Amino acid sequence: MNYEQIRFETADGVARITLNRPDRLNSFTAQMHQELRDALAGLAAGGDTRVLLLTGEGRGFCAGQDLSDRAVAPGETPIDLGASIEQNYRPLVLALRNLPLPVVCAVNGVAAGAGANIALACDIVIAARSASFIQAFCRIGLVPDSGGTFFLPRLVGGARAMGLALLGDKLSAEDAAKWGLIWKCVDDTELTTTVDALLTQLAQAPTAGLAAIKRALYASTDNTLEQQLDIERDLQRVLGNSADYREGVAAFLEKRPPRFTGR
Ligand code: T3D
Repeated sequence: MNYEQIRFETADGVARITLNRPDRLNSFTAQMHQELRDALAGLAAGGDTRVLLLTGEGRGFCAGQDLSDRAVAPGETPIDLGASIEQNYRPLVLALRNLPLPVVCAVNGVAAGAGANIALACDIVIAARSASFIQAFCRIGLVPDSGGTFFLPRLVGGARAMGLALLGDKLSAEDAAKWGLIWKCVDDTELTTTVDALLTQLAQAPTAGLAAIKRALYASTDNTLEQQLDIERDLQRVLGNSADYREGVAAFLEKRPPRFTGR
């Protein structure tokens, strides 16, 4: 498939997806969703990729749904937004969450509406200091989607989630990091080097182990302690047979850096 609204590059175990409609602040269209689905399905099918980066081209990360075809004249039937969520946003959130490798999101500028929540669906979110997060949905009479009502209260607590969702205020990257919404905020000039270093680190990490960590932590949001202890036991049993575990222990005992293969 030829991509026109995203860029998709892979090298040295790192896949990079760049949302690429900068003149519209990388807002989502049906075509962009289709291209994202195709790229993510390829990664989910396996291969050499050990970490994924999601970022945006230009001055914005993503302004959510492209609203240019959403205007409804009086008497016209509106677009079925439920169908749009079902076909586009739901699969995108689940594809990112379920990918068996770490997903890093570099928020290079404003992240609004579904753009903000797609960032939150990623595993590690790093934002440039000039970036911001806006739950813009309330400004147009909608509910936070793309997992917003799930992620927000879990990441920042009920009071802050409610304020962000009901008021739609711009949250600076710095405050997002202070509130625990994201992993880190860095100076704009340091975003690329910080993210590249992280990608290099993750591309050399024990990928199967990281995928298991991701699975266990996400499962914990709805589980009891007993259920988590079961999951940890089961994952540890599998990982204890992995090549990377053997290599990790051998490297420790031989006092040398490990050479993980991801398996
Ligand atoms: O519909 C469904 O399928 C259901 C799912 C919905 C999910 C959603 O995401 S709903 C929420 C949609 N998003 C928004 O409501 C955000 C709209 N955008 C903004 O509020 C502002 O653009 C920002 C706060 C994000 C950034 O403001 P600013 O001042 O930095 O930039 P700007 O001038 O507003 O935008 C630059 C250009 O991008 C501008 O075009 P122009 O004037 O240069 O020709 C603007 O119209 C365009 N743009 C920005 N966001 C969108 C957009 N065009 C279409 N759709 C957008 N969402």
